[in-house]
Amino acid sequence: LMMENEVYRASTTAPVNIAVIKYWGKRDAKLNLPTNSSLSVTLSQSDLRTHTTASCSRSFTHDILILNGKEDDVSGHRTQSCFRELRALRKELEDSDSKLPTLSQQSLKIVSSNNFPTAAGLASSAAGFAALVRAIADLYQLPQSPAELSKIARQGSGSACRSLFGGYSAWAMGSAPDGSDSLAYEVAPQSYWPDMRACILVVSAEKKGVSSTSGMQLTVKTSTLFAERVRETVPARMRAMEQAIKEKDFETFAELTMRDSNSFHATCLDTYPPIFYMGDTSRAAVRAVEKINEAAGRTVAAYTFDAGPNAVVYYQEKDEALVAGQFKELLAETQGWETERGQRVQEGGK
Ligand code: 2P0
Repeated sequence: LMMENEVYRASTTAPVNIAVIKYWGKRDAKLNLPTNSSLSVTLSQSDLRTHTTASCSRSFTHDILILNGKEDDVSGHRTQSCFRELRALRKELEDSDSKLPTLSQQSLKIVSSNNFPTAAGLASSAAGFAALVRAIADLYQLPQSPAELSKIARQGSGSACRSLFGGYSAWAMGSAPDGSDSLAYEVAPQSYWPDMRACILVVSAEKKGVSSTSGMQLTVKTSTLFAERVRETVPARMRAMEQAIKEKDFETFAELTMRDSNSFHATCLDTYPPIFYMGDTSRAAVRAVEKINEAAGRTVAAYTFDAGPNAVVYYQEKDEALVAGQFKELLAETQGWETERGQRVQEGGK
């Protein structure tokens, strides 16, 4: 019996990820193929997530996307690529089993919201596209693995492919022109290194001046430093970082994280005209981390900055008093800084 107005529905969440080896540069802008591999950390204690419900029905007349309560455009090529690829996979299933409802022919309704305030100044496209792809894959009951689905999320936003996994996740740049080997894989689950913590220092909730997409394309085009970064620096660091995570070697993890953030921002400065994501307050955070590490006599904290001025600081729970406490003191003197704690933005793991 055909139920004309039946609504099929699936809900899921995906986490924000923060790269410790940065993605910056595309070799193919349409397929979102990167110029280098990257690696990120997702800590579920922080619980920065996008919640998404995907539904479809014969009664829906067109695809619709509602982001944080507001209708959003679905016509962009990123969203369209994700819809098209997921529908094609559903169609394969339907072709192999005529009893399945033809969901691939129905319009989609995607309702998505972030559980973190915009004030966190965090890019939400990674969690957003990862949740969108996961929700539709669940709705369609697709058998594909997270790694396979990460190739679709990648076309929504490059960094989104890493959010298909929790914990330590890498994005292999791949070499195939069609992107078939440019996908995410799990380096280690979060539980492998349960002591790891991150705190986010919010300096500005303002939208960044230069978008990542256009910023990285300008860097690829104009920076001479960038060529060395993708040819030598990052490949060596990817290997070292995976090893550091396997050995739970925080000092090495921390040094690589800070060096790679510095290297990424150096290529931004070497872009012509230059791109400034870090500001005076960001640099104050760098010095604060250096002071903390000096005072401890070992590396207990690592900073990293994305395409904006806010810092993410990694540390181990056993060193929390040395790091989080010190930060409050040091940064209280620095105008403009605010340490977000608790459920809202920051995580302390408890
Ligand atoms: C990263 N960022 O690895 C790096 C570090 C920002 C700095 O991925 O054009 O929003 O959608 O593929 O993924 C930001 O770039 O760019 C980013 P698109 P995306 O997390």
